[in-house]
Amino acid sequence: MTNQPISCLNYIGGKWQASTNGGQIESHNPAQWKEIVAIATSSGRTDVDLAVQAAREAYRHWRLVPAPARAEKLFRVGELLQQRKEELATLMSREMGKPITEARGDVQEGIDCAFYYAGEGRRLFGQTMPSELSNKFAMTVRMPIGVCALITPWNFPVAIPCWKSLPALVCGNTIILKPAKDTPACASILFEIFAAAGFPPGVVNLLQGSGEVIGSALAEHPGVDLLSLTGSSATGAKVAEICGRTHKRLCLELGGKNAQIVMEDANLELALEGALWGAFGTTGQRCTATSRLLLHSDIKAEFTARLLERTKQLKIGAGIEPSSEIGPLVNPAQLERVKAYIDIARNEGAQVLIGGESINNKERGCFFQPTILDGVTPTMRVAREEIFGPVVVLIEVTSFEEAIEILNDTSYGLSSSIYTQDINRAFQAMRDIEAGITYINGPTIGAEVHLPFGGVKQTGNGHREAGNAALDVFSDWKSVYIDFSGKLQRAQIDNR
Ligand code: UN1
Repeated sequence: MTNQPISCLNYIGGKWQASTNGGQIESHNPAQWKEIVAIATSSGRTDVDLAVQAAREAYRHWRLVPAPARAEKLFRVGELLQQRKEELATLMSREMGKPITEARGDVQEGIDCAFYYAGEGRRLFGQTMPSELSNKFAMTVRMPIGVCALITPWNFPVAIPCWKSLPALVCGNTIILKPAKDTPACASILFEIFAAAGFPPGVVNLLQGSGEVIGSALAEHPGVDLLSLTGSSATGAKVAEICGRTHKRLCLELGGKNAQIVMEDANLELALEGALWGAFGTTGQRCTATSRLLLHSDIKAEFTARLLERTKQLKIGAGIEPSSEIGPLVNPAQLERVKAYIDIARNEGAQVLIGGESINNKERGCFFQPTILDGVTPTMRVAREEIFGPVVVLIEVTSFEEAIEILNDTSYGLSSSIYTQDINRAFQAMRDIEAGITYINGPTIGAEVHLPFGGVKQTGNGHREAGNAALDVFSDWKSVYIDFSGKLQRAQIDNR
């Protein structure tokens, strides 16, 4: 394969264009760092102004396009994503490292979103309700919000941009996407698809570059009405502070410290499969990744032995190789971060049962061994902080109650899981676990697009993405009263 770097431009007002300052950022193949996958233009504040201007202008007519007609463009996005699925998945594997089967899943999540929200174009239901007065009609309708700035991470370079963009668009908003600087090429292809789907100029805009500059410029900009961010808790806090000052709608999807409980009555083989997939899938680089295994004392020894055996057999390699089960971490900084956590774990007294080392190869790939830490107590940093790598900690529990207590003892609350055959415990867990997502007898990863996605506590700010819930982020309710009595009727007064 000849791998010429892909040139990635901004897409503003229906035109591909370089940033006004001429800056550039490279994206690399994390499996062989010397390979440059793309060279992206690096935007500054002037480009943010241009994108906001284009999006504001386009909003004036896009909000008036009937929702079923808006939805037809989304449907076309779904079809084009299907046509280019393999090409996008291959590029994604090269650009951020995930195994090709997972990359196909990422694109599929985008396709699912496109068709789901295309269907919404003929729903976007409001409600009618009776008025307390005679000859008066009452109903609710959804209104778009305006210009939405969407800041997305590198770990799901197609799925997350789709699950933010598409509900925003079907509701009648215009968008500015700021993709992660590690995955500009995936975003560029997605925008080729948006362009081909026929959105009018300015409805969809793409700003490539670094989040530090563009993120705060978008949060500060008076022409942006809503900001939706998936990223780290630190970035979330920074953006929230600016959006607070500028009175912007804000939807945050931040970190997780997700746990899987394995009770003594669990189907151990199933729990094992779940743990391996939840902890090491996408090299642990999912907000939903399993980073704590809470193991009942009766099964801990056997479960741990089997887990080690299976972890040893995992095939590590470039995502593009069909045999690879674990790809590299996304970049050298992430590799350093994960390494540092292993040192922290050792200093705190945890034992590395397997892994714990980066894998040095001559291609300078960012590979790190799948790692299992034992002897971990709930107060250790590795049991509390999001690592975002293939590292899982084992914590022993002696009862269901203790398991739930430890699972909930975290500042995050995204995903969670329990393996048990006991229906009563399953239902108690469903009720008592503090998280936005709970799986019974399934791993912590694998959310589907038609259900709400998001978390409690510091994982977010009370919003949910995906499913019907995303419509509540990207639209405002209006209550409408129609009085056909021909006279003034005073609520709470004239009917008493
Ligand atoms: C994320 O890691 O931010 O549930 C998203 C899952 C995927 C989405 C993860 N469908 O693991």
